[in-house]
Amino acid sequence: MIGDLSRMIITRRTALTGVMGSLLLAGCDRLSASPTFAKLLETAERLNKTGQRVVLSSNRPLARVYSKSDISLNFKANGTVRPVSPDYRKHQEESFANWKLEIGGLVKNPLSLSLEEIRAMPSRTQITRHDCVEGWSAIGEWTGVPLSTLLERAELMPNVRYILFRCADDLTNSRDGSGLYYETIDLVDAFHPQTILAHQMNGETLSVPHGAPIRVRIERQLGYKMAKYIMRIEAVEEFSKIGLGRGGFWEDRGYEWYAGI
Ligand SMILES: Nc1nc2c(c(=O)[nH]1)N[C@H]1C(S)=C(S)[C@@H](COP(=O)(O)O)O[C@H]1N2
Ligand SMILES: [Mo]
Repeated sequence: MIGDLSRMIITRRTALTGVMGSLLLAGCDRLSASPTFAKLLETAERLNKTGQRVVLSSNRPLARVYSKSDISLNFKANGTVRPVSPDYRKHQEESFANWKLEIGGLVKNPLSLSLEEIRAMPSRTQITRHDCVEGWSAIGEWTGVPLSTLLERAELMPNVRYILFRCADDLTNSRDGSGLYYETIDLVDAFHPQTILAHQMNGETLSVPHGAPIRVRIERQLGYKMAKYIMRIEAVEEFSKIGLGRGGFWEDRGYEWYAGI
């Protein structure tokens, strides 16, 4: 079984390398970081009646954390750095005082939370390295509410398989594509202890270039999974009818859905 597993992982790694370059290989050296292993966990989770417990106790290793002195002086802002939609601009002018984070979809208890309410919730702070598929990295300190806290409050229905982030920015103007930025992650990543909805970076209120008012940190994934300008979170069973159907803005344009490192 272990032999089969490592063979599958090696095959998968080889396949990924072609698509994403050496970045993935550099970091993908642990069993549990491998896409195959995550898929197995997911399957086990679906087969198991106490699925949530498997996700919660899956003990997925933490991403490496750094110290204050490692924080990059210059953390590049990438992709959208200033959403232009009238709705977003209005929220920005009001310092997001009237902005609400909606959490809905397949949940028993939909939530609508103000930034003030989110800031008042117990938070977690971590210093981690961000790796962009374009080949740059930067270390920053992030503070935010664990996504698991909010998902537990919202109470996922049993058929939920992915968490969807809908963002405020439309890359139509700057890129080839059409449509709003969005991303999906599986429940293993959603309930990972380092997955947080960050509202602070390096000890300060999250700036617009880095995703104000809220951006997600998923520390074992590449940068493009970490949606900025989050307006709405949905629990979904599948993503084939969202966007172009591949689970995210960049996935719709050819990137791998599983960008684990
Ligand atoms: N809404 C939104 N989220 C996004 C992007 C974007 O363009 N729009 N770019 C992604 C990419 S490719 C990266 S590397 C990171 C960049 O985050 P940063 O601007 O804080 O460096 O955000 C990701 N999340
Ligand atoms: Mo990126």
